[in-house]
Amino acid sequence: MGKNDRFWHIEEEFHSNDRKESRNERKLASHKDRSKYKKTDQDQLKKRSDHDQEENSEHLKQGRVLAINPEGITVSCDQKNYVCTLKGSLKQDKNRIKNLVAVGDFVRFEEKGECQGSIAKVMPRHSVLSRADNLSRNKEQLIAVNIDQVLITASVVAPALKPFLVDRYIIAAQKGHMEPVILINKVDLLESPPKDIDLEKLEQEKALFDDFVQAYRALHFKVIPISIATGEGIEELKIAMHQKTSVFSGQSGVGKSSLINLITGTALATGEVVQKTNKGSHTTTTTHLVPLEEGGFCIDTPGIKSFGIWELQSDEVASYFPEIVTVSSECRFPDCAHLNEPGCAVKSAAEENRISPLRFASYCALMASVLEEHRHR
Ligand SMILES: Nc1nc2c(ncn2[C@@H]2O[C@H](COP(=O)(O)OP(=O)(O)OP(=O)(O)O)[C@@H](O)[C@H]2O)c(=O)[nH]1
Ligand SMILES: [Mg+2]
Ligand SMILES: [Zn+2]
Repeated sequence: MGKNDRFWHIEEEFHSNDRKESRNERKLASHKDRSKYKKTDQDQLKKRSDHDQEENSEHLKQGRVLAINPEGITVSCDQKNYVCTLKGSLKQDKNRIKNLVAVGDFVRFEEKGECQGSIAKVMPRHSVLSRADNLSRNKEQLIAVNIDQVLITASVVAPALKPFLVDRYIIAAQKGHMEPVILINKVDLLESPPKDIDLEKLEQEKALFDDFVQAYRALHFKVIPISIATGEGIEELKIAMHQKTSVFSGQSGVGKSSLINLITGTALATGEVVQKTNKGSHTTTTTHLVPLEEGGFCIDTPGIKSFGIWELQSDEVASYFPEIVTVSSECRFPDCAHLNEPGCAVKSAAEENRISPLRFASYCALMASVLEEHRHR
């Protein structure tokens, strides 16, 4: 079980007593129960306090946490930003769960004066992005939650395209319950390469790029070739980000910061103004959720690193390569690992291009490093 999964379970426990559901159950029960007027005073009292809570919760506003900083929790609601605190009843749980409220949380809050509020309820989370701190697993911190998709950013030529790395990010995203979207930046370099590049290398990179786009699209991944230099693919990227919450991720130097600046440009500037007017502090240390002009949100920093292979079991690897699972039923041995076994149908399929040799190479490299890692434990 991956780290994100562990967090997921804790969160689910924490939020399992959904008030609305139990309210509906109570309503149903009392509807059937004709003797409800004979209930004891205790019950009457309980009912009244439940009723009060319901009254309150109907006055609550719904919003999204954009940032958490010393001056408060910034919650966006109806195009306005509220600076919120946590209600006392929520704070009591602080020791049980480290990040009680995280950037990206959907919350219900009570409006208190001009653009201020008090958070009463944190809604269940559908995905959790936590800091990859493998030295101290228990000190894990949430970066952001409720992220829909990881924009896996790669580039061609400089740095060169590495399908194996992309596959690691794909698995990391899927393990964290987020949709992978693949961006291949700097495609301008395929046409106007840097002067120092070997022409044979350039031809290889072009062929790799073509194979990659074809193979990954055939597996129904969204692949968007992009160039910040020429503007190619930027419109398609904006459409892919529409109404979604996205995080960029990828190797150093591929252009993540450039893309984030391009996409969030004006919105980011606005966000900073709001912060300064709230209080004097200019330090922005934490991650922000930046509302996009066209709808949707984007995290203002690349927040996800590909996970370490120690979090993956060898028998788990194949499950992230569905095309390999499909073919594996034809292998001679039912427990074939598709590495060097005789009669391996997967290996033949890769040799005959029926499954992508790029993907098969990723699988083999990943298996090798997982097995190596487990041997050293
Ligand atoms: N030719 C070309 N260069 C680009 C393109 N996009 C970004 N670059 C350049 O690539 C370099 C790295 O871009 P960054 O945005 O800093 O990359 P990053 O992914 O944020 O890198 P890290 O912060 O180290 O992880 C910069 O010099 C950019 O100008 C592009 O589409 N074409
Ligand atoms: Mg950067
Ligand atoms: Zn096999």
